[in-house]
Amino acid sequence: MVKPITLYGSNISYFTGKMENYFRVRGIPYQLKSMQFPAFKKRMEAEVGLHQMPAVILPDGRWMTDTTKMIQWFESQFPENKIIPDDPVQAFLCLLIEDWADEWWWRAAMHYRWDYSEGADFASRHLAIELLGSVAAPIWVKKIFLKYRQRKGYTIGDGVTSQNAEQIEVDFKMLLENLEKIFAQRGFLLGERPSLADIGLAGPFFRHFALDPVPAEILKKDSPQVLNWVSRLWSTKISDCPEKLMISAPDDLEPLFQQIGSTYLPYLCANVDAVSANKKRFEFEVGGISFKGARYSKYRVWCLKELRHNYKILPKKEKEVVRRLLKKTGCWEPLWRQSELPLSKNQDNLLPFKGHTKMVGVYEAKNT
Ligand SMILES: N[C@@H](CCC(=O)N[C@@H](CS)C(=O)NCC(=O)O)C(=O)O
Repeated sequence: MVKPITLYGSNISYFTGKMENYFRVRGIPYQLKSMQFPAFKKRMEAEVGLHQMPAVILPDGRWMTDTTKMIQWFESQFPENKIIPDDPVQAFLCLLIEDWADEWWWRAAMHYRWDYSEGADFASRHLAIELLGSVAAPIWVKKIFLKYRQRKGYTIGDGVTSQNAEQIEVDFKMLLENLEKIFAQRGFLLGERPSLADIGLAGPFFRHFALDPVPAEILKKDSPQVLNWVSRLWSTKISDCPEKLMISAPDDLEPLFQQIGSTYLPYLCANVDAVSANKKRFEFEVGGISFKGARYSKYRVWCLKELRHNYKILPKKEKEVVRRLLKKTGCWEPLWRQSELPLSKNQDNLLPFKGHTKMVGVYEAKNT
């Protein structure tokens, strides 16, 4: 029997949850194992160059990291029933939504989990038991450590303040309203068949918004269709779905692109400025939300480069369709605003087998 793929992570982790949704939808067998600290961190740094969640170990023993690049790799290895659509316009839009889901909704998800005591108590206890079993300390000490670490890394330490928390939540509720309308019409973002756009959004939704006490209550009250979609995606195999997606880009996706154009892409531009100036902390205001002391991210400069590249490789006719949509929704100008992207040499070109930049430049290995 072929050994299954091993997915190392946590069963309440954002990116582990994204990868699990991918494997399940594609019908790729895997087994989930919890990362055990501190031993796993050293092992992963030695194998792939950095530690982050999740890691995948292939049956032949190769290690992998970074869900975006891993999914692209698996798509190339299993060409039947791909979740990246054949239509180049849809493929581009999926990659854009995936990137936004990975990089923008992360902060809101971390805020809801770690800045509310209900979320922080639940998650710190869970992670203390799941991941830190071999650390000789009482649970309450591990809980304090985990809350401190996650807030310092990802909420207070990444620009969330008591002044902007409310607006971050307004932005999230707008996302819910937009998605609720879509899922009242159809099963998945692009039709009755899941695509990479759904898998991307599974990151913030599956193990965070639909699980953590505060956002899960909002979903139950105001967004039952979104909640249905979360469990529908988890229980759908793409091989059982109708083959056809909708024609190109449904109009009701436009509000999502408007959100991307007013917050995420301008944020990527501000991050480019910060990385260019080697400013590890920076301030920015997007979509009426002002952030103070956000952490710069070299990884997210690369994300912007990837988005541009994905556009540049479109065939001529499809380029025109995408350009019109991006212009209409406010995405076009910030996509190209920065003339120089401060990328490190060969940044991330060995992904998904080796990586060297973590998402927000937080808790990196000393040699990076
Ligand atoms: N771009 C990466 C991001 C992975 C990531 O940042 N994962 C989080 C946990 S869900 C993490 O490991 N953070 C590192 C840390 O907290 O040290 C991916 O797609 O896999």
